[in-house]
Amino acid sequence: METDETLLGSPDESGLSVEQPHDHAAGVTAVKVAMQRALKEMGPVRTARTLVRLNQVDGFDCMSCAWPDPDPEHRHRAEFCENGAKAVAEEATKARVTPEFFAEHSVSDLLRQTDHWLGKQGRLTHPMVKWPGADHYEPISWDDGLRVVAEHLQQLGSPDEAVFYTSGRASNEAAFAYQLFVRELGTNNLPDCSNMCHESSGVALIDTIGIGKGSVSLEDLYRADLIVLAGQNPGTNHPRMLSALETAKKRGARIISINPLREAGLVNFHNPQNAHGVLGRGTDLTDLHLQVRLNGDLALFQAIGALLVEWDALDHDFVARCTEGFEAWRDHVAGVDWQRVVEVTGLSRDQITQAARMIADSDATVYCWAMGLTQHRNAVATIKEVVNLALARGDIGKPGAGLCPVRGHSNVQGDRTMGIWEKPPAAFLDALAAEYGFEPPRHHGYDTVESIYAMLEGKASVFVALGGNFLHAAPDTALTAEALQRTALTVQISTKLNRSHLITGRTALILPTLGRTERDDRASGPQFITVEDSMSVVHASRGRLDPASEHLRSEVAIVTGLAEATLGRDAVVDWGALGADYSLIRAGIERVVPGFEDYERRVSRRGGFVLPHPPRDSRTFTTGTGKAHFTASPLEILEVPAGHLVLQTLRSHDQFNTTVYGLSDRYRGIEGGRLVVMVNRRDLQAMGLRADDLVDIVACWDDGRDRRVQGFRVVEYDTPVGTAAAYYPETNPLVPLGSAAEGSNTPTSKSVIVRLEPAAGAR
Ligand SMILES: Nc1nc2c(c(=O)[nH]1)N[C@H]1C(S)=C(S)[C@@H](COP(=O)(O)OP(=O)(O)OC[C@H]3O[C@@H](n4cnc5c(=O)[nH]c(N)nc54)[C@H](O)[C@@H]3O)O[C@H]1N2
Ligand SMILES: Nc1nc2c(c(=O)[nH]1)N[C@H]1C(S)=C(S)[C@@H](COP(=O)(O)OP(=O)(O)OC[C@H]3O[C@@H](n4cnc5c(=O)[nH]c(N)nc54)[C@H](O)[C@@H]3O)O[C@H]1N2
Ligand SMILES: [Mo]
Repeated sequence: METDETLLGSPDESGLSVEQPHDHAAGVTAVKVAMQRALKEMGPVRTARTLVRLNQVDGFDCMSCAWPDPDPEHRHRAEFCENGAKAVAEEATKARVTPEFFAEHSVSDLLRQTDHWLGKQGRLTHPMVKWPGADHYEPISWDDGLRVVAEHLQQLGSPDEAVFYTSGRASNEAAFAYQLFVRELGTNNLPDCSNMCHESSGVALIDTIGIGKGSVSLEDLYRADLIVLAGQNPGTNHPRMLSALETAKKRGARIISINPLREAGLVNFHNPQNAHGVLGRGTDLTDLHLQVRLNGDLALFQAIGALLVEWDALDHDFVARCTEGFEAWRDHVAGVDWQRVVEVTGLSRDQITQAARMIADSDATVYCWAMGLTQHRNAVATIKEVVNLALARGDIGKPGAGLCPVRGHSNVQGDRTMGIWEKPPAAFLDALAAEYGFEPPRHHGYDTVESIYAMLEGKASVFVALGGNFLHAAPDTALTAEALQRTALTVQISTKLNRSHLITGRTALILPTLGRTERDDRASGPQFITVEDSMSVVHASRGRLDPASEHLRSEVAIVTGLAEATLGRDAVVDWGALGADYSLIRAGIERVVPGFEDYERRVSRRGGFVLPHPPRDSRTFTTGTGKAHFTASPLEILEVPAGHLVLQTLRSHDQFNTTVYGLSDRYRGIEGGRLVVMVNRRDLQAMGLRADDLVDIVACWDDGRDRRVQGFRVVEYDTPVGTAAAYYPETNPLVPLGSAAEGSNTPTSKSVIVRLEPAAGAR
């Protein structure tokens, strides 16, 4: 098994300090931090050049979150947030990781560094290879690098022995070309970050409303009577959403937030774009905060449903015309056991009644959610319960109302639309076959968790990643490390160094790629790429900076190059042409994916275009029966043994997933370190622990493996009794691979049962 050191490096936590959490988000400090970080990484010229183009009509799409841009007429000149600026700085940094860097640092040396340090070394500049047994990466030409991959793939007994992961930053063009290559090769092994993210949302929505995407536009949010924010920390992870919430509030909307933590961004927003936000006391956002226990949401939504039924606060017309399964749901929630609800949610019947009253009084409610709902064993059931509430009130396909899973990565939704999916629908494969003239594989491929098992069991021996940091994004870090190390070859197509470049297969390749900020010139001339945001708006993105190195290739060029090298003369698709001119890829997308008619022209329009969404557009439900489905889910409860806590693994304010920008979780008052565990005062007393104690966190999962992270500082924090919080990815070693959501197989990163033990050698 790997030691803590190889999995995390040796962080210096001596600067750790803890103060009171903040009661508001953004404000001038956010602008100051954004500018400081940008200037430090990029210098003044690049800072000016990049930030003015961020999220502008002729500029590039922010690579941070998937929150949509206001329509072109309503965009600010500075349409970005603190964390967007940090994301740009991280990519457009002037620091470089060159062949000399790899000559100087062996892989074993690099393993001792933290991920924060690795990321700070800068942009990868050359294709690099690590041969079997070597401890150093060395440069390799593009041709030779591509040939190494091709030879490994050609030698496989079956294409299903290779796994092709995608992170959520790949453009539509890169993603479409990638899945086309993988399917021409003959497998559907296309796991992606979505498997660990909003897969539960997709599964729940497809089952109930027939399409796995949210049903609202920004305008709906502005026009809502009520906005429910469940399991989401927008102040940190979708900061531009706060401006939209502020607009909605000013138009009279009310907000219910459902979260075990009182996140600063849920409480109050100091909008740096206006005087009130800078000088005044900002805008109070939340009207009712429900400090739910971890994983209490299913019980909460069922109880709210019970009250709506009891009060007959239902849209009978919508229910009768557009839905089925209502009676079964009604009878199910009517029998809800209030005592259990109160126990599981940690909320009083009064609080729940207040929330239900606000929902009953609202003519148009938008339900937003993110990882706080999706990463639990019962995540799919919980999200279906949100859908039940929306259906009961007719809150779908009406202005100001709808379902809004708030996506993570900037193009994760687009990647799925492009066919990055281990379980592709038959219609998609039929269209691919018709367009390209080969028969794609029909059997399902591996998702993320299944890929790890397949590598562990020797069923998969080549791992290719189009972006991301699989080792640290996936659960059960030690097992994932073992899985990757059992392969013959790992290939990372990436912009920056991370731990997945260090824990590798016998041969390891780094194929360095362009980022969104950079110019992309191909044989046919300058290219642009396209992306789809969380609200199904597709638009163009154009980088302007000179590439970080002349040796970089675009993701499309790398993917089409891999296809040419691997499929050779047998290739049916004209890979050379697709790699030279992305408009040819878009022409293919137009013919394969519904909703992309006239793609080239419509995406060139200011602000792009919106993809069709039948429930949103016409209350049409493509569920097979033509109706939206109410569902009745058993109220499953997480059993927590005495002396244990439920731990959620979440993001600090100073990271993007596994990329640690810095050590300042400003809003939570935690500075200078990341190895902390936030625990309620009463639990600390019961366990005989005090703030500042050093503990090991040990997962409780019965398969004989010791899952433990060491030397975490206890922080007394306002989290419900029996629950705790710590940062991802440092606590991923605790998330058991075998613990995943029913129906979506998403790792249960927000409900890990743990106990705290005094750290070895601690006071
Ligand atoms: N700056 C920045 N932006 C990002 C990211 C980033 O890392 N940094 N990541 C991007 C990605 S890929 C994603 S998916 C999103 C993630 O966005 P979020 O989902 O906001 O991210 P998390 O930090 O995982 O926060 C989960 C929130 O849910 C709450 N929560 C946890 N468990 C429960 C529960 O059982 N019930 C309820 N009601 N709430 C719960 C937590 O207290 C926390 O506030 O952000 C995207 N944007
Ligand atoms: N315990 C726990 N685990 C989690 C989560 C959690 O909340 N808790 N959240 C899950 C979620 S929601 C997600 S989405 C996953 C995230 O999983 P991933 O998407 O795999 O991880 P990231 O950290 O976003 O990937 C960062 C790396 O992507 C590369 N990169 C950056 N930009 C580009 C680019 O433009 N092109 C290419 N090719 N590469 C690029 C860089 O090398 C960088 O190091 O993690 C999941 N894991
Ligand atoms: Mo995500």
